[in-house]
Amino acid sequence: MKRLLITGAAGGLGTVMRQRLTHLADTLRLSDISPLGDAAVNEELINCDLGDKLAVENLVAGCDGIVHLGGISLEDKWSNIQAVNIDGVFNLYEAARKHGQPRIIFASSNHVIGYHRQTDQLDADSAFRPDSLYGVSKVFGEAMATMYHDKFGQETARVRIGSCFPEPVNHRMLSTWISYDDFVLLIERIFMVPHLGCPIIYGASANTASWWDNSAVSYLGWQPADNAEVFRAQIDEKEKRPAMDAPDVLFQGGMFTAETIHEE
Ligand code: NAI
Ligand code: 15L
Repeated sequence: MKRLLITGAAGGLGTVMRQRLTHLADTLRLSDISPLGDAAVNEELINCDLGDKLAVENLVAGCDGIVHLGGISLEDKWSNIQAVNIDGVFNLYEAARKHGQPRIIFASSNHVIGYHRQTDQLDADSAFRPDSLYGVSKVFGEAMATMYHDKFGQETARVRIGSCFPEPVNHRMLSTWISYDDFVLLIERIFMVPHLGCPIIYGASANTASWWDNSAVSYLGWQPADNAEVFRAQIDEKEKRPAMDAPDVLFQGGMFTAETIHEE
């Protein structure tokens, strides 16, 4: 494609994807509210608050694909979440509608289903059980994506990312981890398939301890190659196993289920 927009490009995942997605487009348009450093030759840097509707329209204009990583990525007070993960998502979808409907990857989260037990096996039809205001905002984002798909044909991959970090660091992540390599492979497939639709995809590597079934999206041809299991011995050594009734052991969303509501 000619121009790929990555929002949240100054964040943890965005910084990695900035390096790893250069082959997908002639130009990467990188955006964040935080500083983005210096532009490489194939990069356009645009500081933009996702809550600013007009700025988001200008941001999306001329883009052929969007990896939407920008937003509040942890539990927070509602006003912060609302400004970015609610209003910001609406701004993004309106901008896409007005500018050629570029395919969108929406960075949803495992926290939309965080109150499911770790003994449950889930698939794309499993019920929402958000574990936080943050999780609720990602449910909203997924719903926004389906509405724009049903009404206008806007295609979105709703990727419920597990834990995308260099390596799993606790026992829960033996189930939720997705390697950077597997995330890149997924993004490649999402932009390559001729017909995407608006699927739910569990963003996890091929973990032996997985709780999630991606068979509904086999048409993507995504075959994650990594498996958190290779880190089990190292995690056993480093992390004392939490008590059997600890949130990190009971619920898929782990410690997010133990978060209280953040007061304004
Ligand atoms: P992060 O917090 O490191 O990055 C988010 C970026 O969004 C930050 O650079 C921040 O400055 C930017 N941002 C915040 N408010 C903004 C605003 N008003 N306007 C424009 N930009 C704004 O999060 P991370 O880990 O890189 O995650 C990226 C996305 O993936 C997030 O949407 C997160 O919810 C989602 N996700 C990440 C997971 C992971 O394991 N890293 C797991 C599940 C979901
Ligand atoms: C998320 O949604 C967060 O953005 C990320 O920082 C991790 O906490 C991840 O979930 C997780 O559940 O490990």
